[in-house]
Amino acid sequence: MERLWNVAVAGATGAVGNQMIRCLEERDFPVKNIRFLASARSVGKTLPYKGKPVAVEELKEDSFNDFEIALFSAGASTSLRFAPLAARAGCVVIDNSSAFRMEPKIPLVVPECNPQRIVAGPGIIANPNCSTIQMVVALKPIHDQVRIKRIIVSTYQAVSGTGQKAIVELRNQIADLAAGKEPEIKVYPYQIAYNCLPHIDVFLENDYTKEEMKMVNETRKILEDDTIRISATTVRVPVFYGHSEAVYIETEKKITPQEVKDLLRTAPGVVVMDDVAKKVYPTALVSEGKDEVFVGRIREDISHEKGIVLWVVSDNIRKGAATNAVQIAEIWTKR
Ligand code: NAP
Ligand code: 3JM
Repeated sequence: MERLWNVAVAGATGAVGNQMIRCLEERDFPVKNIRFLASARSVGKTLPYKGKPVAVEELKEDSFNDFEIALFSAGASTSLRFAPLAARAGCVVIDNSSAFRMEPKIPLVVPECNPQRIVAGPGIIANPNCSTIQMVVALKPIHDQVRIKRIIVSTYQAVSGTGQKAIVELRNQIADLAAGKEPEIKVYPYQIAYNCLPHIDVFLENDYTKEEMKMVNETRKILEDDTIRISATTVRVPVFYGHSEAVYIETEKKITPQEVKDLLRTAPGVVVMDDVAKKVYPTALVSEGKDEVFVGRIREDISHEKGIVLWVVSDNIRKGAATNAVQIAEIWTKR
């Protein structure tokens, strides 16, 4: 008989937590008991699991006793405090925050790229940043074939990446502007409706943002190649779900756009949508609610003979966070 597991979801009331619960249901994860954890503010709420209400409990130090799997999406400071406790209580912790990603001893996993990093037993496994996940799923097969030397990426990121409050802010700003009212600005430094903000997470000393440097450092760790030169510009756009990325790569060996298409057509987790004569290319709306990484606009770069340009789109809350975490948990249960 299949083994069943006690699964705790920390951050269950959030945008990512909610999708993690939906993923566990949809994929029929072998759950024995499920526990939903959030802040004290959420005590008294219930959330459905497979049609039945489950009470939300306050995340506490003893929340993980008798649990084997803990999925975390409650912010980096909450992970820093509670994930080591959960691991010590015997859980495998799959952490969605940036807190542990660059710790050398902590695996940073995208199942399509480096499933071998998932090891048996308790401990922390880090889930990468949403923008990194979709990019490496598309680039890993190319890197394996012709080695990528350089990446220049610009992102167009949905507000859901900032959480529930940002989804509400975009919706309210659109409604306020339509009603001729002054929009309220709380979550972002400027109005996000009908705007683009080249600013995600905090600015660092090198004038890049932390989000941009996550893409640089996490990509190198997942592809296990510190020699790849990477530069990112990450931009928040008024889209609810789905991050889009314009990705430029320079490879060591030349590869043609047709060869890239052929490679990606059989790559795990990738859907090629590329027929410009018929206006076929992926968009954020097409990716919404799906688990794949969609790739189109694959073409030779006109400024470099070993350059290729791609357009990469995925649902940031699904493959970019929840689905990737649940996929890691599925593989872990088989170790
Ligand atoms: P969100 O919608 O704001 O939800 C935050 C969740 O964390 C809520 O369930 C909240 O509970 C809980 N929480 C906040 N402070 C807490 C505390 N002190 N103790 C216990 N629970 C607490 O945010 P989100 O978009 O779901 O993102 C959550 C986190 O996931 C982010 O901060 C980030 O680290 C990570 N994330 C990762 C990716 C990725 O790329 N892999 C993408 C997006 C987010 P209440 O409802 O009770 O406040
Ligand atoms: C995506 O608590 C925090 O500062 C979390 C901020 C955050 C992160 C992060 O750094 O963990 C919000 C949205 C991420 C992420 O995936 O890196």
